[in-house]
Amino acid sequence: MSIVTKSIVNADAEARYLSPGELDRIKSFVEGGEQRLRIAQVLTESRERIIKEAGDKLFQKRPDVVSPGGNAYGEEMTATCLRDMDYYLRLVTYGVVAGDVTPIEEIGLVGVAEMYKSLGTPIDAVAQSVREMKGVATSLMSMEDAAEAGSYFDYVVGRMQ
Ligand SMILES: CCC1=C(C)/C(=C/C2=NC(=C\c3[nH]c(/C=C4\NC(=O)[C@H](C)[C@H]4CC)c(C)c3CCC(=O)O)/C(CCC(=O)O)=C2C)NC1=O
Repeated sequence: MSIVTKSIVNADAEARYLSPGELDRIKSFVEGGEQRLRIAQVLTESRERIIKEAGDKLFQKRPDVVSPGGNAYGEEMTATCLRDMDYYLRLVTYGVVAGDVTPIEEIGLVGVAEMYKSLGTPIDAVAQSVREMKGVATSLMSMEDAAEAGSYFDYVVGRMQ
């Protein structure tokens, strides 16, 4: 939920007007809107490149995952791994647009440790893939946009530790 929806739901639950604090937070959300949309556009337009380059880096650093016995070994499993990276990049764009990590959390992080454990997927390597995507993605942006975008990738990585 964006800060706008959240504030309205909270205020209406108490049948009150939006408070000065809520209006201030909505103001900064609106002021940051252009930047957030610009970042989401870069991530969306460059998604294939981000995933490809980050995947290459991941498999260089973690050859074990694509070696015999590795969780992403074989064409099909490697493709599933890259698909998971695509999922997390997509969720990051949702977070960036909403200015809120809740959509990332609810869609992709609740129960994530248990899920990867049951799949035999090393979650530290998934976290590494998100770090690599951050590196590639932020290299395509200004420093200011990179800092904003980076915080959403960092959130995902932090939840996988
Ligand atoms: C949008 C929310 C969402 C997420 C996050 C998600 C993840 C997800 N990843 C899965 C599998 C998988 N995920 C991976 C990923 C990897 N293996 C590695 O060693 C690498 C470190 C890593 C890539 C970075 C692999 C290889 C599988 C297949 C495992 C198997 O079938 O044995 C599965 C099991 C079902 C399937 O194969 O589709 C789920 C549910 N599904 C969702 O709907």
